[in-house]
Amino acid sequence: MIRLLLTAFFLLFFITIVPAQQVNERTVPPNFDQLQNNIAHGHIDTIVYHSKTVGVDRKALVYTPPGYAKSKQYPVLYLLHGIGGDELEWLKNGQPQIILDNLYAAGKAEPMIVVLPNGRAMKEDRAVGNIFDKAKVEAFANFEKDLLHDLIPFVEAHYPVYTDQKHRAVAGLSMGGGQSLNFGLGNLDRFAWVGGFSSAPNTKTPAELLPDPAKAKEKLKLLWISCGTQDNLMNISSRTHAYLEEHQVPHIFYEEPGGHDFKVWKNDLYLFAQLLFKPVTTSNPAKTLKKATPK
Ligand code: FER
Repeated sequence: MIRLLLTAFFLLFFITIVPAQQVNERTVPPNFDQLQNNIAHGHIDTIVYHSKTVGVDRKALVYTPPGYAKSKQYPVLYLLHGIGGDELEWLKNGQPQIILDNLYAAGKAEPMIVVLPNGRAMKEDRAVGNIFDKAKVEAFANFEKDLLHDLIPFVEAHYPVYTDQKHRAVAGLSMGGGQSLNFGLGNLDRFAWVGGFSSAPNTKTPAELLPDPAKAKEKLKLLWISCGTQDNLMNISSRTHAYLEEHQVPHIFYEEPGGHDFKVWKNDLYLFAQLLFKPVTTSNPAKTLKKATPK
C-alpha cells in the first residue's frame, strides 16, 4: 500500500513539474527536413506591402499550413534571415516549409502562419555589394519600425490571424537572431515567443536587451537562445544566457554541435517551432541544455 502511494506520489510529482517546454537530446530525426510526397503540404505566398518606414513597396513570403482556411484563426511566427540574405534566404537554404509540413504530419506543431520578411529595411534591400556596409547594417535595425508599423498590420489585415501578444512570435538566424532578441525583448507587449538562433553582434548588450527582467519573466512564454559550439559568434549567445541566468529569466539555452550554417538553423527551427503557441507552465526553471546532439 505504501509502495503504491509512493509510486502515485512520484508519478504525480513528475507529471506536475516536468515543464511543457523541453528539448531532449537527439530529438531531431534524420528525415525531419526531407520532402515527403504522401503528406499534406502548406502553401507559400509572396506578398507585397507598402512600407511607410522605407517609403517603398516591399516583399515578404507567407507560409500557410496544411488545412489552412480563412474561417480559422492562426498565430504568427515572423522568421528572420541573416546578413547575406533576404526574404528568400530561409526558403532557398532552409526549406522551412518542408520542416513545418513534416511537423504537422507528425502532429508536432500548432497550426501557425510563418512570415519570412526582408529584414534589411532600405530601398535597395537585396544582399548586394558590401553586405557589412554601415547603411545596410543600420537597415536591419530600421526593420523594427517596418515590422511593427507596416508588415504586421498588413499581415493582420490580409490573413485570419490573432493579433494579441500571446499569438505572436519572432525568431531568426544571426542578424535575424539579433533582430529577434532586440525587437522581441524590446516590445514585450507585442511578442510572447522569442528566439535567437546564432545571434550576431547586432544583438544589444544583455542589460540593454532586458533592463527589466521582472517584466520579461511576466510577459514571455518562451525565450530561446541557441548557437553552434563551433560558431565564432557563440559569445553573443553565451553572454545573453549568462545574464538571463543571473536574473533568473526562464529561457532555453541550446548549444549544439556545428558552426554558423543552415544545418544548425534547420535544427533550431524544427525544435523551436514545436514549442510555439502551446501551453507553458509558469514554474519553468531556466533550461540549460548542453551537449545536446540533434542530427
Ligand atoms: C558581424 C559578424 C557577423 C556582424 C554581423 C554578422 C554586424 C552577421 C552574420 C550573419 O547574419 O550571418 O560582425 O556585424
